[in-house]
Amino acid sequence: MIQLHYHPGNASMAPHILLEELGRPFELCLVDRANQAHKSAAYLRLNPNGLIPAMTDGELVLFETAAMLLHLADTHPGADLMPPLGSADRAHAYKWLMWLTNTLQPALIAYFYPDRWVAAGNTGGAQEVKTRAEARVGELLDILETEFVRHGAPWTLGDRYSALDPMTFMLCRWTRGFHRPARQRPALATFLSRMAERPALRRVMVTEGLADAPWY
Ligand SMILES: N[C@@H](CCC(=O)N[C@@H](CS)C(=O)NCC(=O)O)C(=O)O
Repeated sequence: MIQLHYHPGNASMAPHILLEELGRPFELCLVDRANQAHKSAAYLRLNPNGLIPAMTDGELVLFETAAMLLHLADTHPGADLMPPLGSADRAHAYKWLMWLTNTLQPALIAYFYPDRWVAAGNTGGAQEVKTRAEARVGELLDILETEFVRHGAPWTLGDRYSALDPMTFMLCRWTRGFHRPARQRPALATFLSRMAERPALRRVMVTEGLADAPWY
């Protein structure tokens, strides 16, 4: 059975949503961040980066959220979570998934862990990193908003719900405490509320104990 090593609201949320969408059995394993369990020897054998999530599927051990989403799409072809191999739509799917994971997510990580980019104790420098990261995320959300306006369709890739939508939701959700969160952009706001209506996402919010807090 697939096991997802998760922590509420962390990057594990995207594969968690997709697993719920697939409606297949899986096991959630809570990573105890308060006790640094993600830096333990046992966890580092799953994810040597010491980051959440990690996923196992039989003998297969995965780290990186986007890889998990693609693996779930590949192993459930009937769920139609990615456009056909070799198609232009597939290329666009790769483009946007890479953008989410390589461009938007690292800017968000810089916002949440600004102290890692300055010398220890440099609180002023860390604050500057945070401020600049928030501004950068804002520019990137504007690009995402422009894409939703351009295609005028419900989901990240257009008319089809795909493996990318949980990632888009999760990363937008992380901006909920920003001065100008994703939800303040009209097309993204519509997308986020559409996602929030999906039963799979509702189950995730309840299971992760986040149902009573703002969702995005
Ligand atoms: N690109 C990685 C990023 C994972 C990541 O940064 N996870 C965060 C939680 S959202 C984490 O484990 N942070 C703990 C730390 O950095 O020590 C992925 O998507 O799997």
